[in-house]
Amino acid sequence: PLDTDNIQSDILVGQQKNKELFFFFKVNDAATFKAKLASDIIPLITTTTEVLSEDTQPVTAVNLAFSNTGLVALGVDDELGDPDFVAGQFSEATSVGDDPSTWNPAFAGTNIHGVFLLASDTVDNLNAELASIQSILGSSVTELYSLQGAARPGDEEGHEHFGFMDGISQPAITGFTTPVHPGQIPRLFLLGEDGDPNLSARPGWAKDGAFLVFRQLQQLVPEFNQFLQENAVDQDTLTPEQGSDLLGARMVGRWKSGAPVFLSPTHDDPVLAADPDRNNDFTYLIADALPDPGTENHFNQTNCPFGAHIRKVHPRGDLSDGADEQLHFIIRSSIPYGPEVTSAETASATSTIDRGLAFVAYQASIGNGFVFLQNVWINNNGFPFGKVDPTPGVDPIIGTGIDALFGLTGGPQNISGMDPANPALDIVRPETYVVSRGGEYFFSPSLSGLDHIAAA
Ligand code: N7H
Repeated sequence: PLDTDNIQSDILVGQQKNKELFFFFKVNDAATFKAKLASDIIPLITTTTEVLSEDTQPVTAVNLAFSNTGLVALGVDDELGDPDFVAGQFSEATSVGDDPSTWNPAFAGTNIHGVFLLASDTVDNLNAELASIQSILGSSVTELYSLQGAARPGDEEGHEHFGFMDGISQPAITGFTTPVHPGQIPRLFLLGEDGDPNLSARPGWAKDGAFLVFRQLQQLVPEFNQFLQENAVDQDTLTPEQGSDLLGARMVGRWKSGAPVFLSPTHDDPVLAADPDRNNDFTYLIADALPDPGTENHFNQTNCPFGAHIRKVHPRGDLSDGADEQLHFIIRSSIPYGPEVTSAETASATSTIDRGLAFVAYQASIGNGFVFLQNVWINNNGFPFGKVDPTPGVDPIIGTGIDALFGLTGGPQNISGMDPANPALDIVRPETYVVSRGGEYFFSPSLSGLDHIAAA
């Protein structure tokens, strides 16, 4: 069994709170910082065991992760065996599909040394916890940036800003997740455990940590909604509103409730969406409906476009080798940030306030996880490969079409398979509605790993 007393809480369980503050800092005085880390900060760090029961959950959960520059500044110069982590996210901006000019200056470079993730029920609690951390650390750290995340209000709780339920499909954790629901495939996402792709390269203290990819992803919500309105699909049989809803659902691969379009292609189904034994119980293989078994017609996009967001990032059954698919799993622990859309923004179909997703993903290899997903699947208009349509398009939700390696600079994208009445039709998406404001790669150590860092 996993040593859940030694693993930070956000990795396997998530922070489970409606408010989360990300506090990005730089270390000014390594010796003082490490002394305070050992004496006062490590005791504040929330473990997996603590969040498993409501009785032991702290008022405010505290997690802590370091960038590569941060570890070096603290005198920890072991190779962790992950080249993307060492390079930092900014140096990879264009290769993961970003336009660096949209990056928040705080992330542009390798200045950030670490991040505290604080989670609680109220912003007041977060601010109180932050104040106490800052008084412990004093001038040994400087704040470089912070981002306040919050669940959306009322019925939108759990939904991201475009309106879709998030957090439905999460891989199970081997030996930890119970019960494992149908459609969940267990894996381990921790360094030094089974399934670590670079096991022999890891220093001992890295065991039971994981790489944390942070991204501030701005969402242009009124612009996205206008696009859905103007491109409503299946206009022969659906009302304009139904056609817009169907287009949005096919872009994501799930309806706003979370029901997969593959299982419920014509209408939303909130009961299906809420049933954990059914809402992930599918692959994209349609073996029965085959005119010509054994060929690429094995797969069609009547129920779900080849390029739908959730199919791009988790092509259930689309690859010939299932092990390949699992290699690229990530654990997501994101939260929305920014206020609700105002009536003035809706009326003008123009975002004037920054809102989006504070994206957090954990994995044992950034190259197999986040970077691979961005490069090889999300921003590759040929993926999934070998379909009747050779260019399913970039990911309609987050694909930008930017790829420095292939000289691709973004701009309008063709997204295909959106209209079930005419799957071959390409719709032009004039701009991306998810704009990266940048981020960083971090390592979230185990508690004993934090002890090691404090003693370095
Ligand atoms: Fe995605 N969205 O609202 O459209 N995502 N995502 N994502 N995402 C998922 O299954 C969204 C982003 C994954 O196992 C759902 O929990 C938005 C990045 C993966 O079937 C919805 C943004 C990356 C899954 C969204 C965004 C991923 C997934 C369905 C940015 C990786 C699980 C709910 C603003 C690099 C797929 C659910 C599976 C699901 C949305 C970003 C990956 C609704 C708005 C950057 C692996």
